[in-house]
Amino acid sequence: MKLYYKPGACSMASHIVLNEIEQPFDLEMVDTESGITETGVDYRQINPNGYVPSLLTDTGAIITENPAVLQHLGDLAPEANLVPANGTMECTRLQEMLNFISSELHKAYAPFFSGETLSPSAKTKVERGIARRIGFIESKLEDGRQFLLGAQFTVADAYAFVVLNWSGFVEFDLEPWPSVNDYVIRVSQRPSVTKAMTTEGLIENHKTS
Ligand SMILES: N[C@@H](CCC(=O)N[C@@H](CS)C(=O)NCC(=O)O)C(=O)O
Repeated sequence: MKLYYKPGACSMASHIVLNEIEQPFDLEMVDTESGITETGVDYRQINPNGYVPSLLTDTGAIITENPAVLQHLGDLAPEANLVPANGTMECTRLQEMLNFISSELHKAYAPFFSGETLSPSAKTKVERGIARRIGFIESKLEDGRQFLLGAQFTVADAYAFVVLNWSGFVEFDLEPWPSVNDYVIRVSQRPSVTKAMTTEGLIENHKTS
């Protein structure tokens, strides 16, 4: 398997899950601006949309879109319990959460990464949008559950963590949402997460072997 990724981008969710399932994989970094990968491949031949992640499977299939890549990786290792069994209500809840993260939470942060400088009023508007989405996550976590769907870490937690962790980079304070704040700290301490963050150059001094 090979994950096409960009350091710190949403593709890190798949990187975390690859670490969780403990199956061999390669990483290939993509410069999404030039559209060229680190080995000189035209990335549009891999994903015509030009964004990460893309997963090249061992059978030669290419999977794109975060929810699909994450579900696929979870399905590869049922024993890791990162996705509930297909056809169950728990699986539907996972899909509900993955789609919320992808289309609502992730996209709420997107204006910060557009390359444009936001005017003060535009920044306030973007921050209000993020706050609304984080408020929803807070409402899920405030019953004391450890992870988004309950006691079990799932692929949705890998994705939510990566997006919520961008808050530090865009100086958006999570402290008004204590359950979310604690959740981000909790997930950041998983070995699969520290390993992915170290490999992608976001944190230092972690043994990756
Ligand atoms: N709908 C896509 C969105 C992926 C996405 O937004 N990727 C960002 C990184 S977080 C990216 O590659 N941006 C560079 C670009 O769009 O050129 C998915 O869920 O996989």
